[in-house]
Amino acid sequence: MDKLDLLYEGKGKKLYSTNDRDLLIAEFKDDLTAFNAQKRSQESGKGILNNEISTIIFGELSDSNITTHFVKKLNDRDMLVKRVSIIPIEVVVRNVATGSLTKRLGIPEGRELKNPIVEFYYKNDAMNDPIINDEHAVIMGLVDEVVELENLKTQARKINEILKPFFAKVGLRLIDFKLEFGKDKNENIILADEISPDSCRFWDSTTGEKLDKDRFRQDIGGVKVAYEEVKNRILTLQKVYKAIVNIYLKDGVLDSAGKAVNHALGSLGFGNSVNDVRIGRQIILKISANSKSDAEKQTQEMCESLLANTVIEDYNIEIING
Ligand code: AIR
Ligand code: ASP
Repeated sequence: MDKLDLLYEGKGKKLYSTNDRDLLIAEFKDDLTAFNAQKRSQESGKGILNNEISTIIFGELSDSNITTHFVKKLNDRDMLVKRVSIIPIEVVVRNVATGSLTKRLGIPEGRELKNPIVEFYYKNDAMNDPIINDEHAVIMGLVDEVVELENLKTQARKINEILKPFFAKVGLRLIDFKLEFGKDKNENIILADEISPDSCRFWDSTTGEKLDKDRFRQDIGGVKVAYEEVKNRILTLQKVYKAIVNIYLKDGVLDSAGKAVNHALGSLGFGNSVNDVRIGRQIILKISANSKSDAEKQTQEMCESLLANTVIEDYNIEIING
């Protein structure tokens, strides 16, 4: 997949076109910005960490049937994603009061919210991403129909219910986070952007230590160490999966072994019921991966590059918990 023209440069990523019209490459940058880019810095290697963390989270969400723009991680900094048109709404989910919620409404810092809250912000740096309600979103034409806002809220809540226990397993409290959605070529609303310590707040479950971009916003320091800590913790959730790969000759390619067996079965009197025989091979692999979908992607790449001769062979992959 070639990285062609730079289409868009955001605060954390650059987006490039590729030879496939429907796919883009997102390159994760080392830039750190806060307060809508009024505060800027760089943290060498941050982009690499966010690419890796986002890859793991998108895989986890995909296992739980959330459709995302993620296709695969290409290298340290680059992620292949589906082309979407971004809905200019930042969808924020909050489990614990902090940040702008505390500032705006005086809800005490660190108070666990009885129910998660979903908020919409208008994605517009020049206007400081103002908070908006459903009616504003409709009047401003940010969505085509009101039901789309319900769709955003439902998906955001579902993602929260998947990610909260996921991070809890590695001693991280998911305090709040920001999501962005886009419409794919079939007009489906799917999760886009990234999920990383740039877009989420994580507090250590026992010490309360902040392990996210607040370390930069509040000049606490140790930004990269904190992001690395998040990555290392979620990497411990890797599991072993069993990948069962079945490879067989494509329809229309002469399968002489299959033909011989078909013939032999015919002479044994099975000719009325057996119409065709194909003989393939099975390869069983054990793979360490962060999610079922990650294991499937890795196996697919192995098939494409080595295990199958895709000119004449088809294959299918089944992933089970190893
Ligand atoms: N967020 C909002 N705009 C950009 C980002 N990254 C995220 C913050 C935080 C949540 O949304 O990282 O996790 C709520 O932010 P705030 O500032 O509204 O409290
Ligand atoms: N409100 C966000 C922040 O404070 C916006 C940004 O990331 O620039 O970080």
